[in-house]
Amino acid sequence: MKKLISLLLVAALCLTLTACSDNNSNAKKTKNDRLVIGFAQIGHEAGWRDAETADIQWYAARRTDTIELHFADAQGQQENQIKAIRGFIDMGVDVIAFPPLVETGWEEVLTECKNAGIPVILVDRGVDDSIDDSLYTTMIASDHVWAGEQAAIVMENLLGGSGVVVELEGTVGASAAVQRKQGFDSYMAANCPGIEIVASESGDFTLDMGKEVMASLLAAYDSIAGVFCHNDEMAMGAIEAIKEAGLKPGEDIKIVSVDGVKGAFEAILAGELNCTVECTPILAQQIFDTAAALKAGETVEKWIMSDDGVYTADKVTQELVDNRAY
Ligand code: GZL
Repeated sequence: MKKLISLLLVAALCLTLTACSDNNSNAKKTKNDRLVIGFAQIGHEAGWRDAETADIQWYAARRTDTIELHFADAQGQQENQIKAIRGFIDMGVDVIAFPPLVETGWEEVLTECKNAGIPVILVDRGVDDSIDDSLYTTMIASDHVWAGEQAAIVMENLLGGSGVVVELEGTVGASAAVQRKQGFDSYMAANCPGIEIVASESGDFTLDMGKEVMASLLAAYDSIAGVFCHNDEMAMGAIEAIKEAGLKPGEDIKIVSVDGVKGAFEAILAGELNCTVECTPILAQQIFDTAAALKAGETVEKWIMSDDGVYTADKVTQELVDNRAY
């Protein structure tokens, strides 16, 4: 009997050890099989940015069996993004993704990513053309030049082809600001001799700075007919400044902006904003699908461009606003 019990105990011990090693090997296999991705976010300058962050974190949180997301918040500082990227390299992640705060200053850290064999996905913003584009694998972003051109076409129609316009630019050196300005200013120069851009200043993509800059421009120029804001956040600030100056936003001064956040649609319904050119922040699925493809050794397009719309008042309904994801 004793011999039988000993045999049973040895058998049970073997089974347990086998199960543990299987579990460990399964755990190792599952962990190795998961896409391990590092995302170095810019910060919280606009509601648009928070919508992008929420989409990415929500998407990954619902797929922890296949995605291991390491998320860093750079608090608006490029050096913090670079530090986070270096941390991801040390971690040995499969892919690194980030929106470059500004177009320049990335060569060194992107070279470190390349030397580590870690593909890089640029998200929603790009880097300067002078940077060797072999240092990143792809960019997932809207066409910011197109957005500026669309804003100019709408402004031209709103003003009937003539009037004084001011421009509230985004973060100095950010590709979204540089390219929206390029699109808007180039279209105006080529097609609207009657429209004069008398001032163009950075509001850093934030509501407070947008309000401050708009207030200063209203004090400096008494005949502003239109304002182009590089994002909806600054447009909300401009609306406040225009009201505080005793004028009617959307009527006395036409306002065109970019992003397509819910607040902008609500302002259009209220008649205080005339147009928002969409720049979707809902990029998580494209980011993670692209990262998984890169981990699997597949090749991808150099620029995965978002499909965005132009929302003038005639296209905005309460139903559309209610159904907006962000
Ligand atoms: C655009 C993105 C911009 C948004 C702003 O892709 O980089 O950054 O337009 C945000 O709202 O600050």
